[in-house]
Amino acid sequence: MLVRSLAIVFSLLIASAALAQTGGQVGANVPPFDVRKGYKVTLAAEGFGPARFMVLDDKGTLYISQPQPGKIVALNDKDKDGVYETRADFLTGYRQVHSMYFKDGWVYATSADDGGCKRARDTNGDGKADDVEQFLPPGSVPTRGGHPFRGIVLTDKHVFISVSDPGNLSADYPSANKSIYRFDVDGKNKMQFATGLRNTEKLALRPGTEEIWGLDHGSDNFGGKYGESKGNQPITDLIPGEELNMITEGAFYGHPFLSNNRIVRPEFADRPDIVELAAKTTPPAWVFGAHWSGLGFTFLEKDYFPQHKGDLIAAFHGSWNSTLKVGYRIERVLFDKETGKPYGSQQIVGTIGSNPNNPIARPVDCVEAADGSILFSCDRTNKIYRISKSD
Ligand SMILES: [Ca+2]
Ligand SMILES: [Ca+2]
Ligand SMILES: [Ca+2]
Repeated sequence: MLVRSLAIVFSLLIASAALAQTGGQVGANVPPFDVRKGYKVTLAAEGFGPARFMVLDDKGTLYISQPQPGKIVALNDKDKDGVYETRADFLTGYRQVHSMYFKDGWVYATSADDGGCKRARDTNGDGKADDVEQFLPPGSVPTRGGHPFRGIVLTDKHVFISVSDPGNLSADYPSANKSIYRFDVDGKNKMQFATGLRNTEKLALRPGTEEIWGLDHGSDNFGGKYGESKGNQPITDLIPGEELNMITEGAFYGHPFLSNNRIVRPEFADRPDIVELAAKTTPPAWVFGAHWSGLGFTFLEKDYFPQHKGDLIAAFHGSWNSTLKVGYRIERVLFDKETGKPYGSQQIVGTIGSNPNNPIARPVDCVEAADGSILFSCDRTNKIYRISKSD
């Protein structure tokens, strides 16, 4: 079973690598990324401070969260040339602010510190929020731990917030962590909507639907029980895969007991309920390479890139728990237009560079800009890059 599963994961990696190709373009002041043919990467913004998660509002203002010092900056591309040249401190003094969502004029933001959610808006056009509310009170969801960032998404009726595993794998079950919580938009009727997730830092609705999707960042040291140590870990290097999950009410996604398509984690193989847990597990909609460290992603709603509408673009921060450095990339996930399910994925930008021990860039998040181009943030260079069609 394990050998067969390894083979499946390995074949997925081979398929992905075979699709990758160079031939794309890199603009001025952009490092030598490996850009897929048909795409071009240019510099969209720099000099604004740390770059983590992003959200765009309906006017094209780009918001970037900065957990340290606890700030959201607002950037604008007034002349629409793809370079964001104006900036303002939209929200300050919100410690560990991270994931954001835009809806109906408000920027909603969670923080690793307060376990609640604030919302803010700029009513006079100076880029600074002058209307700030505590949308969900502090302590609404568990805080801190090793993976403290909380994804957020809203529908007309509900708000959903993700809570990660505070460690590599915590065995408590049922658990108040490792979940998606749902609240009514008035903050009432809190419920545990889905469970068994390790670290889903961003949530998004698939365009035209109320389907909630999340990219789950898998655990480390899978082969530890068999004596693997870093530098020689044929099991851990390939398992567990990073998961793209469609989040549905009541679903259990396996963590920490199973990963990928119901691969049992060795630490839990002897649990008397392991078969029951496997049966209960909803497998991921798509699996990426192990340790790629999936963080942010966006669906594409516009027609700018041919054939891309409805696809998903994901940012992978890159590995530490892998003998060979992997991840460090922007990946396109192709969605079937009829079924609304993923059927393939391909790298469009590789950011590792020529020295794997010193990657050029570590992508964190990506968003679709107003013109349909893709922006991705990097917290190594603290810059925003823009992916457009090549000339
Ligand atoms: Ca500009
Ligand atoms: Ca203002
Ligand atoms: Ca899973």
